[in-house]
Amino acid sequence: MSESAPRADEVAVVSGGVGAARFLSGLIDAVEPERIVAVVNTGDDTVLHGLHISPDLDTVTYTLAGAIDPARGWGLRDESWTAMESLARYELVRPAGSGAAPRWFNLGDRDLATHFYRTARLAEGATLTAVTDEIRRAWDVPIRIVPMSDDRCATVVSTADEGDVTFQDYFVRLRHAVPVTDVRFEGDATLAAGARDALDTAAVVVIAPSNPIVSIGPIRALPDTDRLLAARRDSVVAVSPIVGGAALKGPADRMLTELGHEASVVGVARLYAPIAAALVVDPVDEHLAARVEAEGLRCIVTPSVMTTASVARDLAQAAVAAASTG
Ligand code: FO1
Repeated sequence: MSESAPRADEVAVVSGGVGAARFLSGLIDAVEPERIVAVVNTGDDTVLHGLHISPDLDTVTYTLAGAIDPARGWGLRDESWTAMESLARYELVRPAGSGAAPRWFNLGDRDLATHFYRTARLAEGATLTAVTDEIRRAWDVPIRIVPMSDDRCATVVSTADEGDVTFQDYFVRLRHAVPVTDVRFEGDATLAAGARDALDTAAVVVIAPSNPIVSIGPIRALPDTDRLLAARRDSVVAVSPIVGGAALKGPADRMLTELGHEASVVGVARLYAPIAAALVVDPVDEHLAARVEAEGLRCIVTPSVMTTASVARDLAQAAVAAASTG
């Protein structure tokens, strides 16, 4: 049982970026939004142009606000890039070794407002938790969104060709096209109070279909996360981000293989066995259900490729039901 009395009907969703955001959109159609709290990865956070950027927090917020760019899955729709284009002038005079005016990480003009606001509020001493709540209220997002931590924590990706790089260097600048030899999480961050509370007392915890290594991994790497989830494992369910041995978006399948895991629902089950009692898999992986159950998790088979809002809603409904009967 959890350390505190469970919140009767709260659903906490351990979230990364795009896959989690799509899942949360479905969950909002399945349960009352006020019951939902998203605990979001901040290991992708980076400072560029002096601005604190929280990609997964923004992807979740923008998606649930209906403002996300649907093709990219990040940033805002109907965006312009004037500020970024204007930086080109300064690249011509930038001294060698200067990191000023980077243009490999595309920040849209409207998106910049979010980074201006977050950076200024943090500089005033506000916590990332407080600022994230202000931003989601500014976008009229009906669920609570909490960062996994209010402390700086950085995902470091060790690559064969480029050594240790930040997550955004790996994912964007290198287009995740280099083999990964290790992933670690730097800093002595702890769970933010709101995140700890959600993981401990929500009636149900869902691990969203996000990258198990670099989206869910940073949250699990925080002290207490795995202990809190293991203590209430029967009401924790995970949704596989791997379908038919492949990631639906991003490098999750390659990273799993490169780091010695099986890029399949069985590999995902093995990773989540200590903290989740059930794994939701797509029918294309039904033939692996027995192997998932051999890892100690119930296997729930339901369409997991969220091509439409109704699939996302049904997937969310199935996940919550699986965790509720735990
Ligand atoms: N992803 C890219 O592939 N290219 C980009 O230029 C890029 C810019 C960017 C700006 C703001 C933001 O919130 C996200 C952005 N992303 C970009 C996506 C980001 O790297 C990923 O969303 C996460 O870090 C992984 O989920």
